[in-house]
Amino acid sequence: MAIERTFSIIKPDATARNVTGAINAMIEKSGLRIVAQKRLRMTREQAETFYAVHRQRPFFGELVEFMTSGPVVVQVLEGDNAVAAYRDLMGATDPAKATPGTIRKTLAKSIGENSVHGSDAADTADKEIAQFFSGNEIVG
Ligand code: FUP
Repeated sequence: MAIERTFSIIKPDATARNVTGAINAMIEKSGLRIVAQKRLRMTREQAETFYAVHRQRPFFGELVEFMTSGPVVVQVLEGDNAVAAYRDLMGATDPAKATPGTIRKTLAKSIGENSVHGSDAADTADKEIAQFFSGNEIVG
């Protein structure tokens, strides 16, 4: 198994409901380590850059509004096959379709306000991590 890093966001619906700690407990229980973490309010520019791949999708405007609507917690997670492991832990994009025991099934409200983001591939993870963290902020 390869030790890998992935990028995570605890989204505004989750920080609003005060479940940052509950999500972190699920992350740590799964065996992933939180090796960097900070709470911030995304600017519109940061959110548009982060979700640039979705710019042409009909939900892009709402997605940017939502991601800038309140605080988020950005994180770097480390562990065996961290990218796939965290996507398994998050569950399907639509919480209604997510497997029981996943973060989204347990805590998320809707496909738009789905509590967490996780990178979809190792190269995406590298780019996403670099958008929010400098090297000396990540301590494994
Ligand atoms: P995921 O990788 O599971 O976070 O899902 P996507 O990359 O497909 O979508 C990114 C975000 O866009 C989702 F977390 C929420 C938002 N979205 C919608 O609001 N509506 C949709 O139909 C699909 C995605």
